[in-house]
Parts: sequence; C-alpha cells; structure tokens
Amino acid sequence: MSFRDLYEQYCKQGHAYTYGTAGFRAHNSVLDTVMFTTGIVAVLRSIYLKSKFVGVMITASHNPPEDNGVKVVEPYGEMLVQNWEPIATKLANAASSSFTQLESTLQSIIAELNIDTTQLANITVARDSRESGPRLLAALKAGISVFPAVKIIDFELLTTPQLHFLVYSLNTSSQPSQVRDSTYYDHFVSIWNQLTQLYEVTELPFHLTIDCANGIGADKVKQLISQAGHMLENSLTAVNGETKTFQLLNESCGADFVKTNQTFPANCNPKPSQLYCSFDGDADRVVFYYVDGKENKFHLLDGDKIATLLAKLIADLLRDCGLSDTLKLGVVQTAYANGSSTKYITDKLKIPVSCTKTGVKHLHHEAVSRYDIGIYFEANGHGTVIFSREFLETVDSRLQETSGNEQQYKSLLSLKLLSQLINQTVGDAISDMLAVIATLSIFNLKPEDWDGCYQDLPNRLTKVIVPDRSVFVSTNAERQLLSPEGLQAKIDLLVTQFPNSRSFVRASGTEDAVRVYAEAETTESAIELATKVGELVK
Ligand code: NG1
Ligand code: ZN
Repeated sequence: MSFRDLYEQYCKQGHAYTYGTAGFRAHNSVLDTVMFTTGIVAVLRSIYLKSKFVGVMITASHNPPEDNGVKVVEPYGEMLVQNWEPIATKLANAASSSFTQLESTLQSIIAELNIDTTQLANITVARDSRESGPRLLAALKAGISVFPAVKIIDFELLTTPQLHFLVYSLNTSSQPSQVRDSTYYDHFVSIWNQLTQLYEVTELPFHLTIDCANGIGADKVKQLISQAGHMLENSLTAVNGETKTFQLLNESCGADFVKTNQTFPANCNPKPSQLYCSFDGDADRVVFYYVDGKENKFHLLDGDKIATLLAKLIADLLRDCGLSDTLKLGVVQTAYANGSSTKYITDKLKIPVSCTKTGVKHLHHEAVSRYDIGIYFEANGHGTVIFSREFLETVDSRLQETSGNEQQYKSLLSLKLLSQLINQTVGDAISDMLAVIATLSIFNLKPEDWDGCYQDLPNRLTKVIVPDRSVFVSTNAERQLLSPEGLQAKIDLLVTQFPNSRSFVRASGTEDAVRVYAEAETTESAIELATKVGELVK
C-alpha cells in the first residue's frame, strides 16, 4: 500500500498529542494516528542509530482499561532520548492535521537529521494485555511499513520492563537471533538461584501474595515462578490474574490502587506476618504491604522502603569487602519521598541522598551521573538500582584477587549477583520483587521487621483540577512554585502553622491536574494541611 493509502486507513484528524513522561497516553479511540507516526519515529531512530534495535511498547500502565499508550525504547533499554520527544510530537500532530502536512514534516525531519531511509531499521514491538492492543499494534506496524527495509520482531505480550530488557539483549548479544522471551526468564531465574544458594536460603521467611492488577504481569510472573522451581512455587501465590477479562485491569487492585487508597486490593485475604505486593498494569512498578497481628492494620512498604532495604544490603556488602570508600553509593528520591526515609538514609545509613524532579528519567539521570551504585525509587514503587561500569570492573578484579578470603569473596559475589538480579534497564516489578525477597531472606526479616527500620510521617497526596495547569511552574526539584505569583508564600505560611510539616504543589506531567502533597506529625494535620493548600490552588 502507498504511504497515502496507509495514512487514510489508519489516521484521523483533530486530536492534539504530546509525548510526555510516559510517552503518548490517552483513550484508545484517539490513538491510531499516533501509533502510526510512532512507528515512523521508531524506524527513523533505528536508522539514525545505524540499524540498532529500537523498541516500541504499547501500554497505558496503571490507567483504566479503555486507555492505552505508546513509548519508544532506546537500544540499551533507556527511554527515548529527550531531544527526540519533540520530533515524535511534531509528527503526530502533523498526521492529525493532514497527509500533506505529515509528508512535509517527515521530509523536513529526514533532511534535518540526514537520514537515509533506504537503510535497514530493526524494530522490536510488544504490548500489554489491553483489548485495544492488537488494533493499535496494527496501526503501529502500518507506520513502520512505510519504509522499504524494516525488520520487525513482535514479542506480542510482554511487560514493559521485559521489552526494555530484550531490546538491550538484542543490541548486546553476540547472537541476536537467539534472543527470545525465554532469555528474560533464563537470566533472572539463574541469578536468583545463584544468590539464594550462596546464602543457603531454602525457604522464604514469609509467604508472598502477588496482586497482578489483572494485567500482563500475571502471566509473566507465573511463568517465572514455574521455571524457578520449588522454593518460589511453595512461597509465592499470584492473584488478580484475569488478563482476558479486559475491564478488570487495574480495577480495585494493582500498585496504584493500593498506594492511593492505602488498603488491600480485591481478592486478597490478609494474614499477619505474611507479605503482599502489587504490580501495576504493565508490571514496571511494585509496592509491598502487610497487616500487623496486633491492630490488624494495613501497612504500606512503598518505593522508599524498597530503596532503604536495598541501600542497607548494598552498604553492608560494600563495607564487608572493603569497597565503601572506593565505590560511591547514593539514593535518588523525588519530593514525594517520605521525610522519614530521607532522614533514615542520611542519618542512620550515612548514605547521600539526591532529590530530583518527578519522572523516572530524571531519577535515572541523577543515579547514573552521580554514583557508582545509584538506587532510585519513586514512592509509588517505580525504580531500580544502577550499577556503573566502574562498579563491575572493580568487583570483577577484586573477585579474582580475594579468592582466599571467603567472607570478602561472598560479599563481592553477592554484589555482582545483585547487579544482575536487578533489571538495569528500567524499573521492573518482577525483578525488584526478586531483589526484595532475596534481601529479606538474606537478613531473615519478616514484613514488620522491614517496616520497623523507620516510621513514615503521616502524609496526604491529593489532586486538584484547575483551568490551566501550565501556570504552575516550579523550581528546586519541584518543591517550590515560581508561579502563580504569591502562591508559594501562602503555602509557606500555612506550613508554619503545622509542626514538622512540609507541603508542595506541582503540575502533573501525566494528568490534567495539579498535585498537592503534605506531610505532618499526625494524619489529621496532614489531611488538614493538604486540604488548605488545595483550596489555595483552586
Ligand atoms: P505525575 O502525573 O507527573 O505526577 C506520575 C507519578 C510519577 C511517575 C509518572 C509516570 C506520582 C505523584 N507521580 O507523574 O511518580 O510515575 O506518573 O508514570 O506518583
Ligand atoms: Zn507501569
């Protein structure tokens, strides 16, 4: 089919698109056009990068079932580079205007970037379990097919982090043709087995129930558990795995539901001393929780608790092998991190903490540029740990030197295995879950022991719908407003009325709303402060 015929079949006019923090995301009915143009973007990106494999993931993560979205994955598993985001936006809006507009915009981009469109493009695609996925995938493939020399690997259903991992594997493997979805399971199961054998872990110190949000993570985690064998089969149960009943996706379950409502998801029967976790719809986030035996109360173990747990293990291992002063360990958080976690990491663990803007790309950048081992998690459970090349080289060379010293050798090997158990490309619910349960097993911690390392300050996160969120401009890692004029001073004044409190306001990057966060000594004060600040914003 000609370019024009394909355009006419797949594109519609009239919608305005923006490539944001999470790529393009909207109700599925307006996404065909942007799928078509994202196919084009992926091809251009692959050719621009000398035919490297570029990934495209169709998902809307924790959003409702009728939404969908698309994002581009770089060859080494990162998110699309920032200076290509406007290109993706421009092409989508051109297609949303007319075919002539699309054609001329495409020509000018090709000329500007000096791209030879006859060269080979390698594209890897996958989607989550949404009903609109197959239709949108067809539109994406149509956009890809505009070019003469393209090779598409369609992995069909994957979690977002699986696609990131496989794109990385395709570009780094000496035999890319051998890379398939089993590559993911083989890798993580093998590392899990090596790490647990090193510590002679034969059973977990708790039973773990995994709420899969009725999303794609369900099928994938079940596959991993069955491949990992007895220990995980006996200790892990996956619930909310109804991926075929599309309207159940993220409905009263999943990481976002649990974090926002601070309660158990549907189909979960909480028992004391057992551990629970929830994935989101595309399994790139995870939060844990449990119910205590005394008050029968729900306790959330969020991204901050995951970061501190992993920070403690890594700091201990570095100390045990004498590398604390050689390799720089740091934790990266956003303004939404609970104040108690920041205090615990700084004062107790004595590990430096940086604060960045919201959005994984900002955290990732900080982790990579400041630390040899950079731990980053958003409070909502999205994050990972990045180990630098310097780390790998140091650990490998020390492993060769210290074979005589058993304790040092074990610590070094643990660090190396941990760097392989944690998905290096992007936050991954399955891999983060394995890292958490391995750490809890190594320390022999029950959920309440993990939770006891510090106590969260009571907090409230609310959303306010405003006529124009773009007037809310912030600075200082989004903790202070520059505009609307005078608003920050009013917030500061309110904060002084609540002891040990903190509050900030910022425009959401993914929703048409402004978010208000407040922390205080009591839940009542946190709610009152958030409500009062919310009123100032309206
Ligand atoms: P916005 O909508 O910009 O607050 C939300 C989350 C982020 C991140 C992105 C991407 C909060 C407060 N914000 O961003 O942490 O996960 O979505 O999905 O949780
Ligand atoms: Zn997600």
